[in-house]
This record gives sequence, structure tokens and C-alpha cells, in this order.
Amino acid sequence: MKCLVAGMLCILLVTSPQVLAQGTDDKQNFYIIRPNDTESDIIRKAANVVPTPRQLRWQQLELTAFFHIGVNTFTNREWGTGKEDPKIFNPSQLDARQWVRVAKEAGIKQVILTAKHHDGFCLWPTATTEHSVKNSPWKNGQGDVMREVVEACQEYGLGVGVYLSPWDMNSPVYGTDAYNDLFVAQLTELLTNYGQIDEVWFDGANGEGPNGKKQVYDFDRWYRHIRKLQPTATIAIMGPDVRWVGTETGYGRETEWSVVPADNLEQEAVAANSQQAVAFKPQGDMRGEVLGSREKIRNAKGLVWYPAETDVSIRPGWFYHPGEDDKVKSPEKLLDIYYSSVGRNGVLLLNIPPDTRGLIHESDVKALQGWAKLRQDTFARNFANGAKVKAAGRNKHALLDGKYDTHFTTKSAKDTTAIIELRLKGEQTFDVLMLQENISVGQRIEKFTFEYWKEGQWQKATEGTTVGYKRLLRFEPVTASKVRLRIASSRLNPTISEIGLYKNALSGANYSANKQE
Ligand code: FUL
Repeated sequence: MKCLVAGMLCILLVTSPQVLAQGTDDKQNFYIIRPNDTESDIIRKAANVVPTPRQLRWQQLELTAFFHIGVNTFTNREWGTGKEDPKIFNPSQLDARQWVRVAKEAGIKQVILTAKHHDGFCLWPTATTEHSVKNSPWKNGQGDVMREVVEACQEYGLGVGVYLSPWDMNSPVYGTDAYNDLFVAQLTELLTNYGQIDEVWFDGANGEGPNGKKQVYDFDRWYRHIRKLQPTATIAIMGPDVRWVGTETGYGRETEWSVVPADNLEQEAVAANSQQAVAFKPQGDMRGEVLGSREKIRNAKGLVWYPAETDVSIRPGWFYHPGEDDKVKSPEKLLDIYYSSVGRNGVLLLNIPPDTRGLIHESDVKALQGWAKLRQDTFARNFANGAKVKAAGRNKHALLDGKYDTHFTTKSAKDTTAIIELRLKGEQTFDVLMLQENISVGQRIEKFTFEYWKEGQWQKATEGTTVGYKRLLRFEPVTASKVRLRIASSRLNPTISEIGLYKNALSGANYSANKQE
């Protein structure tokens, strides 16, 4: 991932974010900050930046998975060399339906296949190179892993994405202009022969090819091509729709803004294209502590919706290694990761690497089942359900109606604080708070406290900064019949779509607090 970081630092030319509407108070996917904008103009603009429909769909997936499989699975390496003989790719029992079923049973909504990793070996019978499954003994060279994954996803109703590594250690044309053409040809095959593709995932690794040369990637051309062939697909990481959270631990930021500075917005292009395709260039190191704070956006030239994806592997490596069968993350660890990724306004991308048989190993299946059970047991019952809501604002019933699209908000845009009091149905015991903002109107909440009534006064159970699409907070178990959420600061009238109170299925000190890795 070091290479990815280096890649993040390089300039990206990004095409086609949508301008959703015009005017100062309208919802847009990005805003240009004008030199005469005051600080409050900037805050107001930030509060009106919204996701595109493809970004909103992606955010609502919450859980996605990676399947890393390829020649590395058979050489027991993490990175190949590009010199591997295709004949080593020979999974004895490859069953993509098992992969997708296991993912689905764990609550995962979309999977991404490593169609080509840095070694250049293609998991589909491409016409662009001989370095593919068609020259492997697997299914006598007649197999197509991409096809099997896509068909399994269609059968089980999951979204499907593709990881096509820009770095290619095998291609003889890598390091020349011809490689950008070859890459476009590979994208064309993957994005036209397999039906709907929902995500295209690029990492930033940019090493040397077989002739010792490095490639200048024509990202702009690739993005335009993807938009043309699969307009609903999100382009992730080295792409305009989704950003890397900045670590591979599975732990996102406590304060996670989906609206971040885009300092090299192409003002001319924006003006020229207004409602259509617009060019802008997110750039810079995305690993910083808080990317979208008031301090960070104060001097921004533009603001863009650019949400975080939190990727981590269920094992120490991204590819399967038999020596790691006993190092699979436990259900408890995966639950902690869930709270710290999905519960921190991110989408989790959990890698589950198939083994040399071409199956998800028993250890991983067991861990995933245990993880799903912990989540089901925890979130089966919302102790706030049936509560009587007291709040000055509009649409109180939306808080507990189970519908993300409806939300509570204060009376006017000027009311940037709120108190929402819930009289629960009798005394309840809980230790998890779940909050959701309706991000289709923007991300606004900056600071909140959650309190419960005990011995004649309000006591603090927990507090937080950003909410975003979903915020989960754990605290010491509380028994109370009256609780309240105090929103102390928001960039515009705050919205809350849903509020939940749960009892963690894992009790004990270890998981009663919000921990960092
Ligand atoms: C990185 C790659 O170098 C790793 O091998 C892995 O595929 C990870 C998800 O992305 O950039």
C-alpha cells in the first residue's frame, strides 16, 4: 500500500462528477470556493455538498468484500514477478458460488475480484495477452473466473466489482503509450462482456515493468471510458468517487467528513461544463487526521463529496497462505472493525482470499459466521423503538420509522443545535448508540452528546463529532427510561434519519469502549 500512498500524492485528473443543481443553496456534488466567500459562506457550501446517486448507493452497501486470488495463491507470495508460468494456476475445486454465498451470509452486499493483480496474470480469457487463465490447466484453459463470480453475484443478488491493477509486471508494452491502449482494451472486455459492473477499483502502485520502465497512467482517459461503459459504477481509490481511508487496519477516523477540500478544481472547466461532465482533480495525502474540519476547508479552493472506504484483510496477507490458516481474524476482532469502519461513516472492504482449492477456507467461513451472528444478536432489537419523542423540529416520527430516506430536522436552517429526548418504553439496558444523518441532503453534524436520566439529572453516556451515513458508539452499559441526544454543533440545520439503542452481544470491558487499533 506504500505505492498506493505515493500514488495518492500524484495528481489525478478526474472526470464527470455531477453538478446536481445550480445556485448557492442548492445541492451539488462539489462547490467552488470564491475568493470573496466568507467563512460562513464556506460552511454553508460544505453543508450542501451531496453524494452523486452512484456514491449514495455505494455508501448504503456498508459491507463489501475483496476476493484476492491469482498466481500468488499458488506461489505463496503477496506480490508476484510477472514471470510466473500460467500453468501454476490450477485451483482443484474453484467454486465462486461458495465465495459469494459465504459473503452474502456474512451480510456483504458487493464483492470485488482481482481480475488482474500487479503480476499481470488475467483471471478472464482476455484477447489482450497470453498471460491468463486460458493458458492454465484449470478447466483445460476454458475457464473464466470473472464470469463465475459475476454469475454467482447475479444468482445471489450481490453487486460486483473489478480490481484491475494498473501496474503490470508482465506486459511487454508497460512503460509505453501502448500500455494505456492495452489497459483500455482490458477495461472494455471487463465492462462490456459481463453485464452490469458496480465498482472499478484501482490502487496506486506504480512499479517497474519487465523492461525496467515505469508507466505514466492515463487515468483521465480510463475514467472517461468507464463512465461511458458503466455509468453507474463507482471508481474507487485512484478514482473520483471513493477515497482510501488511509490505513489497511480496518479502523477509520473518529471524525470522518465525506466532504473534503479539492484544491485544484478546474474552475474554467467547471464553468464551461456546468451541468455536464466536469473536470476536477482531488489530490494530496488522504491519510491526515481529520480531512474535512472547518480549519481544513477554510482555505480550500473547492469542496467535493469524496467518502472513505476502509479496506482490510481477514488474514495478515491479501492472498491466501496456508501458514495463515490460524491467523484469521476472530469474530470479535471483525466486530471491532465493523464498529470502527461502518460505524465511523465508512464502507468496509473486507478481503477474503480463496485458497489453492479455489474455496474460502473453513477458518475464514467460521470467523465470518461468528461475526454475522454477533451483529445479528446485537442489532436484532432497537431499545428506542416505541419511544415517545420530544424535540423542537420537524418530522419527529422519522427518527424511529426504520426508513433512511425520511429524517428529523430543526425548524429552520439557523437552528444548528437540537435536543432530542426519548422516553423509552420502560427501563432498558443498552450500550451501543447508532445515529444516521440523511446524507442525501449533506453531512452537517459536528458535535453531539448522548445522555441518560439518572438520579434526577442528565449523565453523559458518550459523545462524538461527525455522524455521516452511520455512526456507532459503544459505552459502558446504561439502564434508563429516558435519554437525550444533544446536537451541540452543525454546519446547517442537522438531520437525523434514524436513531438506535442496542445491547452489544459481546459484553465485557474489551468491547465496551471505542478503541483504536
Ligand atoms: C495494494 C496492493 O499492492 C496489495 O497487494 C493489495 O492488492 C491491496 C488491496 O492493494 O495496493
